[in-house]
Amino acid sequence: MEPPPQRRFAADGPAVHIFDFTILHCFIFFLLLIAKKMNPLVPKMLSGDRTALARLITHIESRAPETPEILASISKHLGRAQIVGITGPPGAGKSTLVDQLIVYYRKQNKKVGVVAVDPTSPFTGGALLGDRIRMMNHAEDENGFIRSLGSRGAHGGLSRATRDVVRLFDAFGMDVVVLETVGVGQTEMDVLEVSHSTVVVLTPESGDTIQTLKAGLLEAADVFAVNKSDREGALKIQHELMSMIEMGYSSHPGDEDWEIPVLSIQANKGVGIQELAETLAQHYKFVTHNKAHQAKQEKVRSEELLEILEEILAHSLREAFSKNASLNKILEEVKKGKRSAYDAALELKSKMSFKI
Ligand SMILES: Nc1nc2c(ncn2[C@@H]2O[C@H](COP(=O)(O)OP(=O)(O)O)[C@@H](O)[C@H]2O)c(=O)[nH]1
Ligand SMILES: [Mg+2]
Repeated sequence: MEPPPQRRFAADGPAVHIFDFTILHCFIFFLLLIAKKMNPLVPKMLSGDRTALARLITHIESRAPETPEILASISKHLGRAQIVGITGPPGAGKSTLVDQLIVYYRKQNKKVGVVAVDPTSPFTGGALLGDRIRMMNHAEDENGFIRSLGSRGAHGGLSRATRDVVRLFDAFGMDVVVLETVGVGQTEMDVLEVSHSTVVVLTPESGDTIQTLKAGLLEAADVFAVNKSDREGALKIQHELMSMIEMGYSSHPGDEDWEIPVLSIQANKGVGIQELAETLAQHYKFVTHNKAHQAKQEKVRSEELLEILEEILAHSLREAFSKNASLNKILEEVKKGKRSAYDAALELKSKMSFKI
C-alpha cells in the first residue's frame, strides 16, 4: 500500500496533527454548545436578515427570559461599531440632526442603525409619529435601520434594553449606531453610557436658560452642537458655551486632552453635518486610546455584570413562585397582609441553598 502523502512541514508532523484535532473538536463542541443555547434568530440576524434583527430587538426590549442567552451568543461579534449619542432638550432638533447624519453616513456607504429613546412617545404618540414619518425616508434603505424604544414595557430597564439593542446593531454589522435620547431625566441620560461620544444639541432658545439647564446634560457633552443657527442668538450661546468650557465647567476628569468643540448646525438644511461627523470620527479615535474612557468602561462593565445577574435571578424567582405551591402560599400570605414581605423574604432567604 502507498504511504500517505507527506505533510508539507514533515518535521512538524505530529504537532500539526494535534493542532488539527484540537481545532476540529473545539469546533464540534462549539456547534453542540450553540445548538443547545442559541436562539435560531441569532444566526439569521448575523447573516444579515433584517426581520430577524427586528424580532430580536422586540425580545430584548420586552426583556424576554431568553435575553441573556441572545446577548451571550452575539458577544463574539461586538466592538466594531462607532456609537454616537445625541441628546438635548425636547424640540432642539435631535431627530432632524439624526436624519441628516444617516444621509451623511449612507453617502459614505456606511451601515447605520438608529435607536431613538423617547419616553414621551408612548403617552402622546406625537413624537413617535413625527419620528416615524421621518424614518420612512430611510425605510427602503437596506443599510439603515431605525427603532424607537419607549420606556413602557422595559420593566425599568430602559437603559439596559437600549444598550442591548445597540449591541444587536453592532453584531448585525452596523458601522455607526446613533442613539437619540431626550436629555430630561437620569434614565434618559444613563443610556448614553454605551456611546463613545455624546453630542449635546442646544438652540439659541437655550441661551436664556443655559444656567438652569441640568448640569448633567452639559457635563455629558463631548461635542456641543448649537442647532437652529439660522435663528437670532446662535452666536451668543456659542460664546457662552465656549467660555464655560474655558472655565473648565464641562471637561470630563481625565479627558482634559479633548477640547470640547462647539459647532454651529442648521439641521433642517443639512448645514454643519459633515463637520459634526468628522469631529465625531476624531473623538472616536481619541476615546479608543484614552485611559479615562477605558477606566469608565471598566466600571460600567462591572456594574453591568451585577445588573445582569439580578435580572436573571429575578426571572428565576418569578418562575419559581409561579410553579411552586409552598412558595405561592407564602406569597398569598404576604398579599393578604397576614405577614410582612420582609418577614417572608428573610424566611425564604434562610431556606435558599445558594452557592457560587
Ligand atoms: N429653524 C430651524 N428649525 C429646525 C432646525 N432643525 C430642526 N428644526 C425644527 O425643530 C423642530 C423640532 O425638531 P426635532 O428634530 O423633532 O427635535 P427633537 O425633539 O430634538 O428631536 C422641527 O419642527 C424641526 O423642523 C434648524 O436648524 N432650524
Ligand atoms: Mg426627537
